[in-house]
Amino acid sequence: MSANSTAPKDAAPQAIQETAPQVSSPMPSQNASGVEVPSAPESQNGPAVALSVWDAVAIALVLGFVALMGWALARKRRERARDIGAEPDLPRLDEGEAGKGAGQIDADGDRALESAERTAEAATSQETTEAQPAVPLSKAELEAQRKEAYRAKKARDLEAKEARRRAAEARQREEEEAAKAAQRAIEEAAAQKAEAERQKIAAEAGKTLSEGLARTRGGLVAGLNAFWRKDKAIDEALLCELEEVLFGADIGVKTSMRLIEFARDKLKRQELGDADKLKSALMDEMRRIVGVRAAPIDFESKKPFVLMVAGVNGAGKTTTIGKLAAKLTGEGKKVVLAAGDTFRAAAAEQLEVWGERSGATVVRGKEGGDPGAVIFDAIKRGVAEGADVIIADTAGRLHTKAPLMEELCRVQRVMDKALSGAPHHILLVLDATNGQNAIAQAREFNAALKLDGIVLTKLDGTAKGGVVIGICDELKLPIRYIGIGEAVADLRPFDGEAFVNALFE
Ligand SMILES: Nc1nc2c(ncn2[C@@H]2O[C@H](COP(=O)(O)OP(=O)(O)OP(=O)(O)O)[C@@H](O)[C@H]2O)c(=O)[nH]1
Ligand SMILES: [Mg+2]
Repeated sequence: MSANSTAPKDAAPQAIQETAPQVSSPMPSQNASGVEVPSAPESQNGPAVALSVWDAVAIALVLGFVALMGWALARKRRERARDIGAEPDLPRLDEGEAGKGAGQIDADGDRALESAERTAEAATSQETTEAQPAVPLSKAELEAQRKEAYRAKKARDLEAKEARRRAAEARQREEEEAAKAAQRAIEEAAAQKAEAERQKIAAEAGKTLSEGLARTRGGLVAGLNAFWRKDKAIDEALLCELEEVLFGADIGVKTSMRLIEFARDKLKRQELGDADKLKSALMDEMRRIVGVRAAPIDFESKKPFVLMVAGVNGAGKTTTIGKLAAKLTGEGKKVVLAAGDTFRAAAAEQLEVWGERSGATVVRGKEGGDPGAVIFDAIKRGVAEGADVIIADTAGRLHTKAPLMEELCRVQRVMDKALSGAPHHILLVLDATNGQNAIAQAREFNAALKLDGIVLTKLDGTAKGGVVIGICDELKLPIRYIGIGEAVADLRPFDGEAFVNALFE
């Protein structure tokens, strides 16, 4: 029977309900007690998979959590692997990998750990020469071995570094030694050259006294000789003639008159029978005048012995100082020269040339500077360096210029401030070619400075050598040296008797 035919009229809505598509209501139905009960999903073609949105979110959360745990675990293993020396290219989880499943992450971590262990083992086997223990080493042991190997390598590195440092030091020492040796060689060569120069200077023969006095002989002595040849009676008229010859020889007025008085006295006492007697009497008197032999300068009486040199322009001060320095260094003395002539251009250079030739130290200042300051410095330096002799040059000056003479006195006082008692000796340099004017110079300088002695230069270049007799007679100052030429040997200690003999030989 068909349902349509048997179904009552009021059953029609029911049929419609049965044939109409079943639409699941998303809304929960209510049971008898009014509690909401979720409707069971139904489908004619199998179980229905209709999940709610909340279920999907919950499942996603759970999966996410599991993935996170896996990632964290893998990371921890990777760090452990790195700690024990795994290669830095261990797999890393980046954000893209974060989505890998936990199993994959675990596998990555294991690989990282294995790699780290392999690396540690390789390092250990490389560092240790001993055979590997048969028993596999624990991680702690491997770690200890690795540390030990690291320490050994570090020690070797340090040793190598130390060896390199020692080698560098040795190289530097060798270079310094070589430089010092080269410097010593240069200094020795310079010293040898200086010594050779000194010996050469000392060996320069210079003139004999007789040669040096040749011109004077041509003046004074030639005049006297001509006089002696006059076969005349020795009388007052002859003595007047003699006086003129003596004046002409620059012996000086006073000394000439004194000599004539001496001859007149002899004549009165009838001791001058002929010209020869007159000649020998005069020579004796001259020898007596110049022969007052002063003791030579004792350069060893003080240490340092300070000598001051003064004189008019061009008298020969600097040359005399140079010659003297050469003589003193030749005797083995340490000499300091003070370039106190700050006035004349190139005066210091001239002294420096002498310093080089003689091996003396030259202390100089600025051109136009204070001469006292330069000499002060030189004395201080000489004292500090243990010099034996300090010689101070000064600028040439006219003995008639009071301010210049006063400046010289000031320099003398400054020297005493630098070293109490200095200068120990003051020498006046006189140019013999100045003749009688030299006597006037000596008088003025002596009044200002209280001279200790005289150097008479250029006797080789003048006929006025008779001035020596005048100087000795009038000034009562010892002539310490005479200059008879340009060579060092031409500066000679003055010997009055030898001088007179050389004149009249
Ligand atoms: N022939 C000869 N010449 C000399 C002698 N002494 C010095 N001379 C020369 O005289 C000249 C002047 O000598 P210096 O030593 O410069 O004279 P100075 O007194 O220092 O001169 P200033 O510093 O200008 O006052 C130089 O050419 C020297 O060579 C000597 O005994 N004989
Ligand atoms: Mg000079």
